[in-house]
Amino acid sequence: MSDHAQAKPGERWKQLDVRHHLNPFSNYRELKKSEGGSRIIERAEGVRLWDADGNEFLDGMSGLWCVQVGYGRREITEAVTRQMEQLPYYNSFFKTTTPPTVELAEALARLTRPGLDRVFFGSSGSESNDTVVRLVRWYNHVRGRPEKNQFISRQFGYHGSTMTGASLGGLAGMQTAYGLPLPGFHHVIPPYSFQFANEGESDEAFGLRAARSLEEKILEIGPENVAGFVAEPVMGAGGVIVPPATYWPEISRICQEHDVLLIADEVICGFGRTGAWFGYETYDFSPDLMTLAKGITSGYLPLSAVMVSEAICQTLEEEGGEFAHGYTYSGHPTACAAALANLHLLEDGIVERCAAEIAPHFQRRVRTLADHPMVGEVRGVGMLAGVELVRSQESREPWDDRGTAGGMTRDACLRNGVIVRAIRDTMALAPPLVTQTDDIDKMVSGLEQALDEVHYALRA
Ligand code: PXG
Repeated sequence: MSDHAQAKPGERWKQLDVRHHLNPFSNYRELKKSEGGSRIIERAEGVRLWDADGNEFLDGMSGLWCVQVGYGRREITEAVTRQMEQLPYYNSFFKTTTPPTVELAEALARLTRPGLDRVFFGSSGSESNDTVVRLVRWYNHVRGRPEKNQFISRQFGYHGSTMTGASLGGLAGMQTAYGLPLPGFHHVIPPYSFQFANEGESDEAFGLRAARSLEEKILEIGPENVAGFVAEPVMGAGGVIVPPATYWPEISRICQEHDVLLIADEVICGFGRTGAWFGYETYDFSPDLMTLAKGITSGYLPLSAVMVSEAICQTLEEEGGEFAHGYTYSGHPTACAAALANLHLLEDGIVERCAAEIAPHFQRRVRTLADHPMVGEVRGVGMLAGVELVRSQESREPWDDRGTAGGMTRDACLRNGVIVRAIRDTMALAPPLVTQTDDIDKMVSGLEQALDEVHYALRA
């Protein structure tokens, strides 16, 4: 028998991963060098994961901010099986569609604000943000405003990895080497007071200033050229950036005043994550379009959606010809069946109970970390939290070597059996909406213990 065949299955998968798999957002040289290779996650139940080496983890990140209802939900797997047996796939092109597709469209129209009654489906958040740009450009073309085609979004925003998603995004590492952003994409400052507020500037004053950077940009480009502003209600992958209370009302005013469409990227915030069904409810604004993905199926199958306002649809209906856009898997019946079963669970008390009991407990518990000498700020809302690490708590000085303390803390958490995300030096937590309070306590204690270990290691 060859060495290859004798290896334990976990070892074999790690070898195959290094040899044949290009993992997303990975440094391939480091991956090859790293001791033990990738973690092979093999099994999950509830809020727990097991790797092929037999280690157990509490999933403090809901996969990638998406597994709202936890793992192993029979209601979803059975609905998917039934749909697979009846009609695994058919498309929604050329005046055709399938029952789960339209049932889901109706459910989304019911759950979102009145006036957001039409849905365009895709398979990922990136695809949905691409759809927004194409649909809004088409809309402005149809109504005789083809020059109104520029988009504004924010530094530190994350809107996906396609060329459009990465152009809307505001992460330099995703743009510089790739010839991005594409022409017609502009960025303003995020409502990130910890890093962007001036000395002595109140949160309220900073929130207004951050919002007004949008107005300045609109005036610089010319309102007649600006189609839309795309933003996450709370910024997720950019570092769990929670806006000051003054931010969203001012953004709404600016978009209305300059006839700029307000587009909420609810890919992370949607489906209960912020303690309401959608982030726009938590911050009380009224988007013209919104993108949804992740929690729409709790990650069980790939699916995304763009909700489009009636006003836009009316113009497309009356004045537009064919909207030449769509994906093979737009409205995929099996993915839609997974979403319907997932929404049923969320509506059957999960979102409500999370908002009333679990999220408040999570926010209280995670805020106890604010006293730790490594912590500069704890911020969060609903089932989202960011713990920003600093070199000095008194001066709130960041680490010179950005990301090192964060990476060390993430690795120490993993050794303690808790999965969190390190975004530069912010530790991100986004547990499943069904996490029980004792598991929340374990996640936060695991992070606290990791902070103690890293604090000691960095002082030594
Ligand atoms: N919008 C937002 C707000 C997102 O968070 C996307 C769009 C793109 O979705 P797709 O399905 O195309 O990936 C996202 C995705 C991370 C991480 O490390 C975050 C995302 C994806 C992968 C990793 O925090 N968010």
